[in-house]
Amino acid sequence: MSNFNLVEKVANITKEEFKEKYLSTHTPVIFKDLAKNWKATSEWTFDFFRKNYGNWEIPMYDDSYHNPGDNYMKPVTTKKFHDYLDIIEKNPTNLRFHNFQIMKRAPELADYYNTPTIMDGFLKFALMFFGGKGSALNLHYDIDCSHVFLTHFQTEKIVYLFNPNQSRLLYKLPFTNHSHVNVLNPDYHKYPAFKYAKGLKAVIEHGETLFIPKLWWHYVYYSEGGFSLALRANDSLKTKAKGLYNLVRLFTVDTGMNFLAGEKWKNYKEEKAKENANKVLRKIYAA
Ligand SMILES: O=C(O)CCC(=O)C(=O)O
Ligand SMILES: [Fe+2]
Repeated sequence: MSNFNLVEKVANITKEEFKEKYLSTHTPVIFKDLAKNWKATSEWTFDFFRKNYGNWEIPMYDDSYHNPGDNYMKPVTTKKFHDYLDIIEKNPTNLRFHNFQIMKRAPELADYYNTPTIMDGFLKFALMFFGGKGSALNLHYDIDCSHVFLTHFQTEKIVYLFNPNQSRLLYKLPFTNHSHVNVLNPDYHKYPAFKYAKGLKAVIEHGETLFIPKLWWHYVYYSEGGFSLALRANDSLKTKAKGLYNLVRLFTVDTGMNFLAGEKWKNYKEEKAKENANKVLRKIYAA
């Protein structure tokens, strides 16, 4: 599968237009100007983070994030933030610093952006993600069920997106929110149904904001070293509750079983994902 339709870019749209065209239809879109007047857009540089937070010891993640075993979804090492920023500003690396919680760790950073008014229901919760050129975050969807507004800074990055109705073709692993398909270099021998998946490609440049509708799959590829801010919104209390339920249920079952059964649990999940994909494949072949 290599044909991705490009995600549309818009500017100057009203809350009503957004609701009608994108929010209510769960269609990804890129805002060229949502972050136009934020201080972050002009002031958040590699230097800014080096100067203000360079001494932090930060957890580092790589592509082994979803591998089973003792390190499942855990950092592979730590680094001084200034050393890491030096690397990603100039060189490729597969190391990422992710889920950096602004409100917990540096609440003053919240003064650098405004809560968007493009829809209601924005949460105070904000995350930042840093990655080096060539790094990627595995295919997953956010189990908290919120809509995500991902603003990128300094460079460009590419996000591959899939509608939740494609989950079986993506070999969604049961009890998790992720898939082991490498979107950019898929193993079709192992994942033949992925050929039939239809995705979208979003290229986000400095100051642009990608709207990821709730439960949409995303594979994030850092075509350049850079960083992003993710703001989240929930359209109802019901989805908020469902998100919380998902977090607790999926997380405790999956990490608990990984702890108890490691490789066996991984194989079980992969087998189930394959059965589900084969069901869809049989329908496709029969048509
Ligand atoms: O930008 C990234 O590195 C990851 C973003 C992401 O997965 C999210 O905001 O949910
Ligand atoms: Fe995500």
